[in-house]
Amino acid sequence: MDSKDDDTQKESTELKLKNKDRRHFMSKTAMIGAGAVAAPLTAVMFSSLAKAKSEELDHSAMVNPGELDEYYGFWSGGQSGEIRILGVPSMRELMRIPVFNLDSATGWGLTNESKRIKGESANIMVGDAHHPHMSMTDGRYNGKYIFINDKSNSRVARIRCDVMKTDKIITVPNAQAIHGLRVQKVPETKYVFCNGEFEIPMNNDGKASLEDVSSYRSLFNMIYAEKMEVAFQVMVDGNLDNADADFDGKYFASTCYNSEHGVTLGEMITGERDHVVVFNLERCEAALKAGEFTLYNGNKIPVLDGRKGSQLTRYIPIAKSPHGLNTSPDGQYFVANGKLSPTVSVIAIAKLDALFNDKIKPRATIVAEPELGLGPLHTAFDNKGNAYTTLFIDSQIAKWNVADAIKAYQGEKVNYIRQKLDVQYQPGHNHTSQGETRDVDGKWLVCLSKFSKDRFLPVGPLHPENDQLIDISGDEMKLVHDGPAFAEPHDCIMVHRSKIHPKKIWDRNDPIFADTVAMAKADGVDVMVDNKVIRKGDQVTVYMTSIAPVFGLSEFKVKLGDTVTVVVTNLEQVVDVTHGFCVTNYGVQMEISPHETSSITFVADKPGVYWYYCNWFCHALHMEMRGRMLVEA
Ligand code: K7E
Ligand code: CUA
Repeated sequence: MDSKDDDTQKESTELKLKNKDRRHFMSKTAMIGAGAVAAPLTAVMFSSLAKAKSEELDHSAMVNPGELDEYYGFWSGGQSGEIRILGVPSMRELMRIPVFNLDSATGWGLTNESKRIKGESANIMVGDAHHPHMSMTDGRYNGKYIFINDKSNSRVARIRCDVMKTDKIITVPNAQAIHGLRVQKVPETKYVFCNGEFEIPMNNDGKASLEDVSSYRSLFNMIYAEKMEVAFQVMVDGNLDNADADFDGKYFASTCYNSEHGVTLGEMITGERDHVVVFNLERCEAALKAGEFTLYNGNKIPVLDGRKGSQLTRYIPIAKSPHGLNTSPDGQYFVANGKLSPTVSVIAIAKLDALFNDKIKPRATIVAEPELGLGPLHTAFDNKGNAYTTLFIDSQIAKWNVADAIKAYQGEKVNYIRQKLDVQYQPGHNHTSQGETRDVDGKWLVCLSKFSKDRFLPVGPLHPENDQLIDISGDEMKLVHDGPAFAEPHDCIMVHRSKIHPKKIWDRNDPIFADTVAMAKADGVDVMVDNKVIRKGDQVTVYMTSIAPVFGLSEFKVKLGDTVTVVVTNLEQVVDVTHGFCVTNYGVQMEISPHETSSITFVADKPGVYWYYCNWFCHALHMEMRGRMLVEA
């Protein structure tokens, strides 16, 4: 052995020792105080900071210029509050869909159409989006809607996939911090369900004791997917985190931490065990029918009692502070990811009937508990019986075989780990192509790494995240692409392009701007034809058309203090010719795509001449596409 090998040998021994120490930390977490745990954990996370070798690209993932990707990827935009559409495998960003955020490019959050959709939360311009999931029919994506949560303002939004725009946003009452969100898979997405993560007093009206933690509750929320109204809520013990549904239309499961009802970090991690809570849909609907619910906070949403001992739920004890919950696409298992424990817990869905009929104990539903590594957060699946679990602290993805993990749990000597792949760095969610549906195809795995550290040119103290594309079609996982991403893709899905059929131009009857068109009609205006200014007292409505390179009105006059609504209709039938409407120095800006009508309302609070112009490049004479707003003092 030459000296270099010697060094390598030494290094790997050191690494092993270090690993042993690290494992020690983790096994003790339940016993040590929170402060003592948190600091070493941070240190351990960064112990792998040494620059990883750059990788040779496998060009099989390459999508040539002009070629279309095979999958649509829908990425959550995290704190940016939006959704992004990526092409997979190229990882090219195709579009952004503003959802909970204010968007300068499209005027989302400013236009009257978007304000109507945002409803009671129209004045909130921030969001924390985590979990985008598409509606399904018979366990397969149906291309209709994407749903996503806003943790920071307890909202759920729906995106219409025919136009790729948000069309409904609701605030979930009685709950705070909507986090885990999924859809009913079978027979179809009648319900979208989501977790209110933080526990709050029931009622949260400031009248009862605010300090009495025993009155705090966290709720599981069932929302009608079509109506976008809360159907009912289920009160639980502990804090619900992530959830998923079965492929039978019977059960929903959610990880649940903080069974201690703690309000500080220390208090939240003192117990040895937390739970997976399983919800029985049939029993919930029966309880609802029988009127077995309570109303809170003066609203009309029925709240069922699913706390420990309830017939609506079962609590399956697992290692404490679990995180992700994922259903295997063969419909057989719920997999709960350990986070603080190096294990994941595999629950056999076929045993849940017996559990609900009290024929077996909760732990008897667990058929495997493979040890995978440090910090398991989320699990994805291929079509060959393998699972892929992100290891946050180890910065790895563990590929493991579910059937072998079950054998090992029964005492057989089998190695269920197939491969561990280093990822860069600290992965959160991962997702396989169509991996949450019956159409799982085992082609691609995306790993959403929370840290990029040294992977890209430095851009200041705030770093991008790193979305990595991994080819899982062969026996070995192969990293094929790094993609820096802005704050913060928590989760994504990949949908085969055959499932989605977006419109090329707007349908004139689209409900998104139907109210605006109706308002025009009441004013005697046909927005496709007329260019008119209508005054009612100090309320002025300006109707104008746009067709490259002119607006239908080259000027309009208002008085200082008027409330002005500008309604622009884009008459273009040519695909991709989007116009903008922008009033200089007024903070007024919006997009109008072919055959769309958009409107925006503002107060004419500055006298003088203000040019309005088209801010989406549309024509050789785009710069000349403008007019004057004359504000009389
Ligand atoms: Cu970031 Cu799904 Cu909100 Cu895990 S969650 S990482
Ligand atoms: Cu119209 Cu630029």
